[in-house]
Amino acid sequence: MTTPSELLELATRIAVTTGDLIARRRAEGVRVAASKSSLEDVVTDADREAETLIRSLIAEARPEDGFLGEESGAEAGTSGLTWVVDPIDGTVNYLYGIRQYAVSIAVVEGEPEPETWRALAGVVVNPAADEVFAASVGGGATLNGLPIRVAPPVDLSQALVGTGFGYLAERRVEQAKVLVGLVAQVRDIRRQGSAALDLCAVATGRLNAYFERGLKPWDHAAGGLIAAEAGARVSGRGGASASSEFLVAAEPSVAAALESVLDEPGN
Ligand code: LIP
Repeated sequence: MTTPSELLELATRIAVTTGDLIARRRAEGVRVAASKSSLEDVVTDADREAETLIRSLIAEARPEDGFLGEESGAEAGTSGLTWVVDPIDGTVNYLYGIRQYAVSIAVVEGEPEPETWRALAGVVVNPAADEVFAASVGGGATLNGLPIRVAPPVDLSQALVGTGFGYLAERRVEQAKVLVGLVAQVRDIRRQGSAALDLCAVATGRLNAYFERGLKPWDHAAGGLIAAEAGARVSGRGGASASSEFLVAAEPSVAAALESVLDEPGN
């Protein structure tokens, strides 16, 4: 039976190789290949090329595992393990040349559903920053091989809080209304454009908290494990599993304080 740390070692090799590829493609120039849920929700040639490379490397090493990727969908395996992949998280940042994008690869046990899966290994690589965030279940979290931990507890009024918005304008309006009620109750808000890197920012203490509604499994599969292994509470509402409905990640007391504000009517 392959251990979580062995899975992490393979996932890291694949993610770093893919990070090198997308950095080269970025330097060569990026082209939009198509749009998905809206004109703002784009996929680039590099997204597709990166996911194809990741799938081939996984299939070569572990042909019996399942796959769930943002661009090419799902394929069941026979091993009970599934690789959950976002080849470029922060695609719009990548398109504009904003250096906040990442390859996100996780290995989960059980059905590839955030509500029920057990994440075993996760790696998030930002090639523009030469940063490799990694974690295996029970093995702690690292940045470039060095241990990372969430920031110490703070009062919510002093918390730097990350969030994100969906690709549909009407959803963004509702999400912005939540911020109107929140912005005066925290230190400040950051919208950095990559859920995977926002979760890694919580893991390293660069953010005190992160929350978002509407995330896809591949957005948070790896970063969620990294943040949890760094000491964050990563959950949905009321301690349920994180899901597309809601995700919060923070040091536990900050997560509870943030969630209680977000639970107020109108949020
Ligand atoms: C992005 C997420 C981000 C969210 C964006 C988008 P993508 O993923 O990482 O947090 O706010 O709307 O979903 O589309 O760049 O892979």
